[in-house]
Amino acid sequence: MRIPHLTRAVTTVVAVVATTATVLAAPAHAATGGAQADVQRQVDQVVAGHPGAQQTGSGTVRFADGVELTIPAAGSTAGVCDAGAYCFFQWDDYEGRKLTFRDCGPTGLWQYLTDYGFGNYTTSWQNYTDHTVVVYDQATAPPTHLWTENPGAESTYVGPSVDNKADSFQTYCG
Ligand SMILES: [Ca+2]
Repeated sequence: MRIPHLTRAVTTVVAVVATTATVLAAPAHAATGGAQADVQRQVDQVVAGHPGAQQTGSGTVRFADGVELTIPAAGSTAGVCDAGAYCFFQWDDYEGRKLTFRDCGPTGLWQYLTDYGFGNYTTSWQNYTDHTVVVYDQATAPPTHLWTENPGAESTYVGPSVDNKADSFQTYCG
């Protein structure tokens, strides 16, 4: 009858030691852990708000239709657009969040940045495809043409008159 009691006591001591070790180790990783936790919090928000969206890595989300969102940690970047893709960036010089597309249509495929939380959000872009991307502001009827992304082109800053206005675009296969 005494043995089970002893076992329980030993288990409790081990648990207390393990908890103490975790608490002592925490400060060494606080800075990195905080930045990663912030990115994860943002990823969780995006996934929760978009049915079918899945986290595919640290700071990356793939929506149900295959469009990809990259959320960089504070002080780092999402990286340049992949070859064969075209991307919209939150800030100038390809910084902040990155939204990656690949598809097109022979007569112009309409897609909406607002479907991915990216309406009124784009400040720079890269088009590493053979497609032509025509970008619009949906605040007006009909939509106002903002800029055109030629194949292989990019822009570090769309300019003050069209910054943070893009809502939709039409992609013509190249
Ligand atoms: Ca707009």
